Amino acid sequence: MAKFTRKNAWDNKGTFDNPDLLWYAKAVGVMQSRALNDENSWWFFAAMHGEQMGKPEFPNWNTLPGFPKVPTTPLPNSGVIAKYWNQCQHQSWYFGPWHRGYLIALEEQIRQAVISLGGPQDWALPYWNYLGPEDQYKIPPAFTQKMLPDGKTPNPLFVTARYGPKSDGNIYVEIPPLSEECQGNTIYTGSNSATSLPGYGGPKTKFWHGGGLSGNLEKNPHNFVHVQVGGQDGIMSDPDTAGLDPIFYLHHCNIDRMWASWNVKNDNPTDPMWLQGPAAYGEREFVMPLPGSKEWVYTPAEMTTLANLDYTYDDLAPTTGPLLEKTLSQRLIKLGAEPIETETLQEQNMDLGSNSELVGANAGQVQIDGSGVKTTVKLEGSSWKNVPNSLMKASASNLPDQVYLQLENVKGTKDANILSISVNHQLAGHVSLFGLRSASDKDGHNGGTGLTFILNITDIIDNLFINNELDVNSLDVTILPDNAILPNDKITVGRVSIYREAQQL
Ligand SMILES: [Cu+2]
Repeated sequence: MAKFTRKNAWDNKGTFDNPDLLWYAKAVGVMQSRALNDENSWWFFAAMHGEQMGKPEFPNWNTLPGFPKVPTTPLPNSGVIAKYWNQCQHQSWYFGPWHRGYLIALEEQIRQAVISLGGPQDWALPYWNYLGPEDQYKIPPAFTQKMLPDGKTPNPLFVTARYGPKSDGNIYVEIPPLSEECQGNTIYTGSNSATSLPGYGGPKTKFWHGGGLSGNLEKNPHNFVHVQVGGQDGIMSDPDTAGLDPIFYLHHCNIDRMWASWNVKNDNPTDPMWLQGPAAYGEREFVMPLPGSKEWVYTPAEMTTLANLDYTYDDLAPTTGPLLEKTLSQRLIKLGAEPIETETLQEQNMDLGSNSELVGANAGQVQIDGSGVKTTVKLEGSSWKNVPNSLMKASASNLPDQVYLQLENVKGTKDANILSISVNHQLAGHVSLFGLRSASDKDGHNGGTGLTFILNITDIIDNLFINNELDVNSLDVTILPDNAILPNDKITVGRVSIYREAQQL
């Protein structure tokens, strides 16, 4: 039996009438009163996710405006820093389990502070279900009040550098691009002969502080929530400041809940390299301080199911993305074929799968400025010719190809942006640049290879084919930034490529 139940932050309209939020606010205040080098402090916890103390500009903690006043001294000793700080796992199959342990440790710190203030012994971290009905796409109002209900104590849940999707101080998320489509995935981490593929939970990596491809849960909604809540130079928009914002933990609590809900129907990896964590590769282990500076080392194996942990959620009802059988049937009808019988499609994913093959690429690196960029992908060889062939012959026993667009090695200095990508003037989708700066940093953990994104453009290819507009030689790809790009903040895309994947029953 779980001892603690995590509930919806929007209970009692997300105000301080929700006791989970009122006690959270007071306890965050307790943790914020502790020094940076205290392992039980708010600042130490944020630094365990990520920090940049030495940069001249944002995201250096010294440059953050307003409330709260974030300390950058006194530093812990270098051994403590090397052990605990900059641990967060992004663009990795450890994304889920590392953050689960991080939340457990923070929740334990907050609960002890709640109890010390005379609050409930069974306090649990609430979650922000931004994809829920009605007003839940907005940040719970308790986070936007400058004062606690007593009218004189500054509200520790309020943050100045939290600007929202339009960077105007209005904090909410936009649906779309946010979606829960990822919940329809069936594979945690995929693979083909050459490489590991992201799947739901992220690609196979060692200790990975960011760079490359996000898993689908991380890609959407996770990465969108970060940049939309933070906005330009907001602390949620960069992994090296995100843990400073109290909404961060309610966001990740919802991501953790989505993962647990996904596990109602789907399994986590059984690969020993996942179960044992990066320590299996001889790299850093996952470690957190528990109250009283006790050290807690954990592995993904210990995080894989809530049944082995002391908490649960008040709502784990599985939500599914679009049913793939249904989507495929609609597709076949559109292409002039009979719909498919249900159930047959095992292991189908919305992602680049195991049989994918490169069919074309643009000329090379392009730079995105404020007005966006247009580039042409040349399609070559017989493997691309298979795509129109497969569309022409589509039937329930001869499934049409899927087509994917990849933006490789996207680099830049500011995370708070979303790119809209179109193919031949049809919208293919959006990508969030959360993690871009650190993934582009040459001195960073992974040498600055940037971020990579995959979009499924099958629908667009089908439409072009049906309308007789599918140019067999090339496709035009347009990339537009949602927010302005200043001259010093240029974004580059290493290569734009197209893949096809033959489908099997
Ligand atoms: Cu995050």
